[in-house]
Amino acid sequence: TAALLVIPAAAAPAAPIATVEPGVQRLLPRPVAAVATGRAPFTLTEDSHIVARGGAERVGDYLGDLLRPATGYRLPVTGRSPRRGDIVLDLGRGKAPAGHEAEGYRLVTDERSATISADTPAGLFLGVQTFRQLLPAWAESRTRVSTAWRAQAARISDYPRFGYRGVMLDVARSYLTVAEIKRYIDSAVRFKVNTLHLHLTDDQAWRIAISTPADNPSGLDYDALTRVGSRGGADIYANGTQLGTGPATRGYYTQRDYAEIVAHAKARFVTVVPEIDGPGHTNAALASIPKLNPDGVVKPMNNTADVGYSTLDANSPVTYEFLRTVFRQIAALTPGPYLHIGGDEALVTGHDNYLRYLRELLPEVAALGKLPMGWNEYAAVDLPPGAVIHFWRGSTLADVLKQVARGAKVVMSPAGTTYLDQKYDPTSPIGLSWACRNACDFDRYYDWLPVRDGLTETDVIGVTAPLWSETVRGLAQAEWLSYPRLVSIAEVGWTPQADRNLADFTARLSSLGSRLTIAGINFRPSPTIPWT
Ligand code: TNX
Repeated sequence: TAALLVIPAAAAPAAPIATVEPGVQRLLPRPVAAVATGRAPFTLTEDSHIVARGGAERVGDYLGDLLRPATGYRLPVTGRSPRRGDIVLDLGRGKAPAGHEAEGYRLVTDERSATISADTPAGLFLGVQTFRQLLPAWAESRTRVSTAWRAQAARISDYPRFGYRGVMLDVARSYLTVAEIKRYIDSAVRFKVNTLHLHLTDDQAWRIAISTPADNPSGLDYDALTRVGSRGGADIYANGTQLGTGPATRGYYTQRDYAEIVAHAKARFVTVVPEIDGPGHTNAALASIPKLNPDGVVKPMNNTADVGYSTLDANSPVTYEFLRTVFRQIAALTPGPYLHIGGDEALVTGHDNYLRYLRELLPEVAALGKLPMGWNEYAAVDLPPGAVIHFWRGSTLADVLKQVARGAKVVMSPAGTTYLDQKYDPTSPIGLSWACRNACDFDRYYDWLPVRDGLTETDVIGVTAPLWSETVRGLAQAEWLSYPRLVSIAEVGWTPQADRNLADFTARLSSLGSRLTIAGINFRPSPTIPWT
């Protein structure tokens, strides 16, 4: 039977909603350079246009759509010369801060106009997220609000510390609908997250449809991955009692669904990194396709939260035939550079078999024109330059440093300070607590160094906050575990280390409550913050 835990919506803020004036002192993440100029503020009116220059129309349309529900304004995207009250999106060479062309932007607001300039559409888009936060929190309303749409007069010059600023959704343990994933993306981009890692397969379930190829020497039934393998998900427990699995744990993405997620992400300058985990974490595949098992017999589906009991057979050619088919189709759905091959917790594979698995798989990834990404255990083999080691715990540090010296890069997800699936404290009704105990709020997830352990600033390409989902059901719960902690990780990824300060961050975070509430994003109002 399905017994779902219901997380209450965010508590009403202690102070009346949206009374706090937004401004450069409140931006999340903190920009590199931002000053209030003291001029008269910018005011958006029903006569304002979005002036798009240099090919900025697509970002212009996005901004118009963003502002329409709350303002009710039409805000046409045009090429007219700017008039008072227009928003100007200025795309062109040399517009971003020098050396930061990929994602840097400038934003100037005053009584005449709001001008966002950048070298790339991605930079403009990031500037738009900043501009949004200068408007009253009511701008996030999904129904019309009558208020003055003023933005403080300011000059901002901004760019990211890291190019990879990620969040990971574990849709294997608990399914999220396409609509839920899109909404999750829409929320995360407010904080300049630019990468969505999707953990698509695990012991409990396989979530992505793979079509049977014409070239199928072993006659594998790929349809079984969804017909059988998608009909699982992690059982849910409360205080040691199994409450059930629940309908939210069943489901899969057709390739068309998946392409829709990728397109939605791409339109928001978010790169999707798909993960097909192996050789461990593969029970759902072994339960679907008999020939993946040495004895030719399918395993039973298993919805427990156990880890480390399953493995693909590293010595069987069928394994690699299967992986070639799967990765070829996943690569065709992936415009981004990375294919995540998992590689974690292969506890029953045996070390030699583990190495063999990776040595067979990595050339396949290269042949598809992609760079591999894997959990840090996979640093046990020599990796190609540009391969990414996804660091979650320190057990293989020597291997990691050796591969980094050969040209591998690192994305940091140290479990104790980035795992969104950990309880905030022992009173959290959902979440695990193996990686972080007792005090696991925004402050702990903020106050850590992503570059350390002998790594340099250029070895590390970014950070990711993984939301493992054994205990999570549906978007509201995903949001509750994510906010505010994902904002901490987003600032770790964006803001220069020297400008990061917990007290300053906490002060800026306090005015986010009303913004999230108005936007309809669930969050946990941390008891230590005077939410306004
Ligand atoms: C460890 S982190 C795992 C996942 C679990 C998670 C739960 C990692 C690479 N593996 O399989 O879901 O802990 O917190």
